[in-house]
Amino acid sequence: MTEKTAPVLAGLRSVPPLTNPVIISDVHLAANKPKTIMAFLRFLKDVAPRYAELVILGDLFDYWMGDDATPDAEPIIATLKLYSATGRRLLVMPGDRDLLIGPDFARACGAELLSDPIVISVKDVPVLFAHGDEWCVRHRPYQAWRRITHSPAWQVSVLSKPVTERVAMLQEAEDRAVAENPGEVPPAERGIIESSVAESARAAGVELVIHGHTHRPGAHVNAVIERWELPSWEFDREGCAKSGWITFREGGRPQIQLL
Ligand SMILES: [Mn+2]
Repeated sequence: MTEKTAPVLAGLRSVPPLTNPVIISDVHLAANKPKTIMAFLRFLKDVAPRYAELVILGDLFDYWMGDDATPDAEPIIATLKLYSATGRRLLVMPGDRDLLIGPDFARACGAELLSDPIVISVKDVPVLFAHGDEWCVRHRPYQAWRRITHSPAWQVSVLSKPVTERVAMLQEAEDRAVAENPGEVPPAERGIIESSVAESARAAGVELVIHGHTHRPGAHVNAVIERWELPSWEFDREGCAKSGWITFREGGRPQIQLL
């Protein structure tokens, strides 16, 4: 076995421009969600091929314990590979549920692994793409957990352990983060903080941001930036069938499709 690369260091920091992308996130695929898996496979067959690029902005999988640990995902990987094999581009960013998605997964499905965040030009408009959790800055236990689990040393250490121990290590990181930040975080403080997004956008020199994570889809436009948030996917909860994506119009304007 070759030396493990920390997934957080394996993502590309710049990629060629996108011409006509379809963007999704938070599909939350899991073996116990067969209807969501079917909906995603249908999307790959019927919708994604209408676009030149498919961009997945994190939490494609509900849990990902390493590229060597998820035999359940073989049919998904095979279908993603079919998509990229037609000459279309597949770009995958890990989220927080699937933060251990790494280069072996990317190679298996023919994807470009993206670092989070990343600026990519779409129809000549620079766009900041992110999973979004980095902007939940007032949720301090979450950010502490994120710092631990995004550290390259922690990731390499987890991936060097047997799969059964990895789950415990994730739990341990969460326990440690909560212990370091005692006290309840009120729901209103857990979400995306607009000023934090604006700061990142300004630092990156962009006015358009696209992300997922908090499952509050829509366009949030203010004087400084446009923040477009993707929907989560859910087909396995009683009476629930939702999904959606963001695409771009001819002139470079984004649009959201909520189903
Ligand atoms: Mn997430």
